[in-house]
Amino acid sequence: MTRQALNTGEMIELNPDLSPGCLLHRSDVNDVARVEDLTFICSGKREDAGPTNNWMAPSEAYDRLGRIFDGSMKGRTMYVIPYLMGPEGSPFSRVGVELTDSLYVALSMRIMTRAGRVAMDRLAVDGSGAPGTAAGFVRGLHSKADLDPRKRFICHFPEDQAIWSVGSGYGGNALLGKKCFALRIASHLGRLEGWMAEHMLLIGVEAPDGEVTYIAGAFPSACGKTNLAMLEAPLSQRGYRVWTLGDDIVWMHVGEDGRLWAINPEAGFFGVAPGTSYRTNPNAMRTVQRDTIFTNVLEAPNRTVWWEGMSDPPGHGADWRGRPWTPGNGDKGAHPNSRFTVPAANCPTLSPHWDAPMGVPVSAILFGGRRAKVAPLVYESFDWAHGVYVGASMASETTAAAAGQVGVVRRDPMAMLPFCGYNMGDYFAHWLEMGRRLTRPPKVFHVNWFRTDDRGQFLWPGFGDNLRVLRWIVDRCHGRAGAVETAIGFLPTLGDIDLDGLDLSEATIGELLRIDRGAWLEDLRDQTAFFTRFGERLPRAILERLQGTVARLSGQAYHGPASPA
Ligand code: GTP
Ligand code: SPV
Ligand code: MN
Repeated sequence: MTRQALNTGEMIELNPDLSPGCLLHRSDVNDVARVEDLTFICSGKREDAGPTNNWMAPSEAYDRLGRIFDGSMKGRTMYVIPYLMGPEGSPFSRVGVELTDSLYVALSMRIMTRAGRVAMDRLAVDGSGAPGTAAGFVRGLHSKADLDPRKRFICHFPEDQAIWSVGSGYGGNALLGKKCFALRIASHLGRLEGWMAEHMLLIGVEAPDGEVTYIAGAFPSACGKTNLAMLEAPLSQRGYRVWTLGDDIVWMHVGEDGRLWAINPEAGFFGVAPGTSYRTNPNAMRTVQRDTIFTNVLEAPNRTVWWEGMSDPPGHGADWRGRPWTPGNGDKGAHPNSRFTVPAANCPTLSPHWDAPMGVPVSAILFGGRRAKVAPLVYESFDWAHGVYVGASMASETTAAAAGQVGVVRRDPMAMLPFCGYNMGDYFAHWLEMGRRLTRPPKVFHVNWFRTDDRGQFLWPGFGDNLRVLRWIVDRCHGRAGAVETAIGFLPTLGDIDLDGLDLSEATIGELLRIDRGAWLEDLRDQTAFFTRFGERLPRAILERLQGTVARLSGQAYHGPASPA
């Protein structure tokens, strides 16, 4: 298949000496990101898709898309991809089958999922049951058709366990195991069956004494999951290390021990290229040295790849569209949403437990977004229900991962706004219900690596130094770290985070941990407007936690972190 892709020009072979097994793909210039406007949840009832999803009646969707699919694969090869989401032998894993006319999709699915024999074997063991049973499989139909954005639709039929995607060959639009199955369809299944499908990274943080604490984290697209998942500790943090288990999606179940156990349903990483460098994410750089498909990056003269933020630019090259490029010619060499697709097995920090059939026990859940203002570096929620409110009230600036304007703050509950396959009011209720079943629930935190000063510069160094914040979180989980109670949750005081070796002024730290009451109260008004959209489907607990925050913030003059005692 790779040879075929090289023959058709769908893939370009990179330098076999410098980048063994690596390929470059250029997508259509009108097809470079997920398309949220063209993504639909096709539940029988409109209310079941909820106010945050586009909805189309199933009969209309089958009809409209059916007409676009009709004849679209004529003269093309159709690939049949049976694939397993989740570790082999895990009771939580699920089978999907994707039909596609894209060789790029077929080659990518082979990296991102456990495709082929293991999925067939699983179906044989379970008996190829009907959709809607654990033994069934999710049916995915995909065609590039003619890549016309006006004939592009990504439709999900949660009640049929089916996905129809037409008119795009890119990422989450076309690799149906990822967002379409593992998040939108799986979130619906999880609600019915009592588990969770979340847009989260999964890591183990190891302390110098060997203790490993597992953390899952939901950040919106292009907000730092892959980077945190592969974090390399800075020199001053010797003895600590982060184990990678997943960088985008987790499925979580209540264990017999009352803890929340997580698996990564994927088998590879589809990571953002721009900004990835040996300084920011050395483990990602090591991961993509071989067997990687690069999409929409710059092709450098020696048939290697380059993207903005990687290193000094090459003297010239072919940009993501294949046009001649020189530094400073005004165009980006790589598209801002250019990506690498690579097997998880390539990652040098991959946890030995990453494919454990039962997963790993989660001690902390992080929510985080890209917020230039308002959200402090880190805070801890008061309890599970408050944590659900913190996740539900998340907001983040939009990124290049989805078509549309970049940098606009929008509410993005649990980083699932584009990925929840049902009514988000019911989704909040499901989170609360999960908490009732957990006798040892994870602690819930909110982080923000992206706070800026008045000139737009990031205040926090981020990347490897995020370990300092993880250490406070781990210590809070084990009852070892201090905090101060504020209106929004528990915040570390100046002495609680190890800042050794960092060149940060006390004023900067103060700003990073400052709660701007006015800005918060304004944000709470926006939250209120957002939550009102769910009407009767919004759980009371969410509204109560919101009102509690308003009351505490209006009554209490809290302006900054306490100084160390
Ligand atoms: P998706 O794959 O779209 O879900 O994205 P993601 O959440 O995995 O985001 P990723 O880790 O790929 O980061 C996206 C961009 O944010 C990259 O350009 C990173 O370099 C940048 N980034 C990640 N972490 C940090 C951080 O701690 N600080 C700063 N300033 N930038 C970061
Ligand atoms: C995201 O947008 O959150 C991604 C990339 O992980 S895509 O697979 O295109 O959805
Ligand atoms: Mn993602």
